[in-house]
Amino acid sequence: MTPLDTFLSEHGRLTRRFFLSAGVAGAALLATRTQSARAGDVAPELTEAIGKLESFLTPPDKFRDVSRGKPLPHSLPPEKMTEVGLTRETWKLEVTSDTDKSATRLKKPMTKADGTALDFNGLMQIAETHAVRFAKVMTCLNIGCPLGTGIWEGVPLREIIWRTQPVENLRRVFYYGYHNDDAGQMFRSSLPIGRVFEDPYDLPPVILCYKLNGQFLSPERGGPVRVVVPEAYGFKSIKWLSHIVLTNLAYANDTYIDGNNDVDSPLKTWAATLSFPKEVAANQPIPVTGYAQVGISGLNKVQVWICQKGKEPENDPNFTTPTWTDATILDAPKPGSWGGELPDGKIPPSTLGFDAEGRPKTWPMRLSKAHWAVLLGGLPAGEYTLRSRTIDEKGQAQPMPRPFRKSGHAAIEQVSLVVK
Ligand SMILES: Nc1nc2c(c(=O)[nH]1)N[C@H]1C(S)=C(S)[C@@H](COP(=O)(O)O)O[C@H]1N2
Ligand SMILES: [Mo]
Repeated sequence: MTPLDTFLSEHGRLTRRFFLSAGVAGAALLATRTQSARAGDVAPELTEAIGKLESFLTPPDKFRDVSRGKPLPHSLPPEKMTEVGLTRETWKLEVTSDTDKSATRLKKPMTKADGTALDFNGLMQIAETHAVRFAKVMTCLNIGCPLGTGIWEGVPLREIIWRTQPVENLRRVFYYGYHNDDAGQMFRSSLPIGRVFEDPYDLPPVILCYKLNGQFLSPERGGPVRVVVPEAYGFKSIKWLSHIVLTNLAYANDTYIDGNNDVDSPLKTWAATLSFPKEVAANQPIPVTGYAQVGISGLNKVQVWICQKGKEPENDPNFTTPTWTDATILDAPKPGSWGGELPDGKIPPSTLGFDAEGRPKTWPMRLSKAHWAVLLGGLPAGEYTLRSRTIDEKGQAQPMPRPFRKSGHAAIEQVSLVVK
């Protein structure tokens, strides 16, 4: 067995134990150092909480929607959608360059005017040989909590850019989508061309996305075609894509700059709770579940710390001195139980990071999420604050290494709990 196999099979066993939760051995695994209740009594509570967890993949229509526009482009009547290119039959993409003297030189721009704009059939032809798929959590930099997790399928953006035959003076890609033909409503984003041409650190490519969880992209999710930038927060993944502009300008022109946001910040690693008892009897074990966003630095551990209200250590804003308790990161869903309304319940073939049977090659998977659970020992009556945090693969504890809010949520979550 390779070290990876050992790792995966151990995690498989761990998860099984959660669900079996009968034997003392299993329960001991769930117990924390402060565990006081008898093992047989407590494991089922955690089993129940784990059983109620959200599915790993989000059904496409259950994503939280933060789209801008008045009216929202996906709420337009069907005739209007057809007219403005928001259907697969009428969608067109223009790829041009900006116009000043030192502008990017393109031998073959794609424009509606001369009939060279890319249509959906053209995109599908490229997809026949170039389609890629990967799992990614879609998170709004401003909101923090993920909007949904999906398997996004598309064609690498570079495939389209190379077809325009750029020659020189190309430093960035600007792109935007349908915005009711009102400049004031335009939601735009940008990337350095290097990120589009080459995928650093084994990241998946930046794609023109047309499928989510194996189904054509709905208007709500940005269909017919949106950009998806694997490692980025949601604002880089422009919906209802209509225009790509290649430019020699060196600055980011993202709409999100206007909100004082750090528009070059890739996904961070951080944790939050999904379930815990707000009120619990004294000396009763406390089942806690949650999730972690797995950013570019990966996820090594999730930890929790329960502290009597107001008894936090002084001069320790990131709570680095208390002893935190390790939670168990749950194993990857078994084949067929990923949720998200996948066709036949199956991970689409050749999804990056998955093997031929649809099992993830590594776990937790970067750029997506993981669920975790822990059973905390009983406590005396009082008011408590429960906190959770991640430790990434480099050993960095949340909110480090990038603690500032405007580069994406990373603050340590605190929730209140009363023991009676
Ligand atoms: N055209 C367009 N694309 C857009 C937006 C928008 O308002 N208009 N919102 C962006 C933001 S801020 C986020 S967080 C994601 C949300 O993607 P979702 O609606 O699929 O969850 O879409 C991005 N793409
Ligand atoms: Mo966003």
